[in-house]
Amino acid sequence: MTLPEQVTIGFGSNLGDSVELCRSAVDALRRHPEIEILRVSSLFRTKPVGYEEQPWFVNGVLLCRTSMEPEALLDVLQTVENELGRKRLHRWGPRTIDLDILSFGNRVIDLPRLVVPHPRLHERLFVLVPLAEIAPDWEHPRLSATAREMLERLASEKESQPVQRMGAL
Ligand code: A4P
Ligand code: MG
Repeated sequence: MTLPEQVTIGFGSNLGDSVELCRSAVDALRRHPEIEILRVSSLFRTKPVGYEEQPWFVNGVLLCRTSMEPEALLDVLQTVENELGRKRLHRWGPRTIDLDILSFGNRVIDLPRLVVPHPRLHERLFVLVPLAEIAPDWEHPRLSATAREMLERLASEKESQPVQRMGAL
């Protein structure tokens, strides 16, 4: 058994009742005996990044503590995605719920099925806005920048990546 580490998880949905799906995903993680949820960000309505011909997303980020190993946590997230009816239509396309490990302590992981920190988090306001709300001082181990600093660096994207605060989960 390893010492617990602080982990951030991003969640997003743009199919079905997205707010309810985000709530169900967070509740499912809250019920897991090896996950302790410490903080949950506000929910945000966000314009799709990447493939744009799809509905806007609801996005948020949570901070938790776990003594699970990263791949075991990924298994848990994928089980929750499947239970909530996630169908993989195509990459970056619409989904009922997407759960991504954004950070795992200060670890750098490069496995075929798991890359941490999430390789695109520093380019995405739909991640950085909620992340900076709950963990502004978390430092990216590859980029040596905090969440707050990465958010400031993306200020020029505010028009092209709208992120609208909806309220608490
Ligand atoms: N995988 C690798 N690293 C991770 C990680 N850190 N956390 C692997 C979770 N999974 C990770 O993911 C594909 C594979 O990534 C998994 O099998 C896992 O082993 P997926 O969830 O099946 O597919 P995906 O999410 O469509 O692909 P991907 O590459 O994760 O997409 P992204 O980069 O997450 O982008 N716009 C807005 N506004 N809001 C969004 O939430 N999301 C995406 C998805 C695009 N545009 C968006 C949003
Ligand atoms: Mg994903």
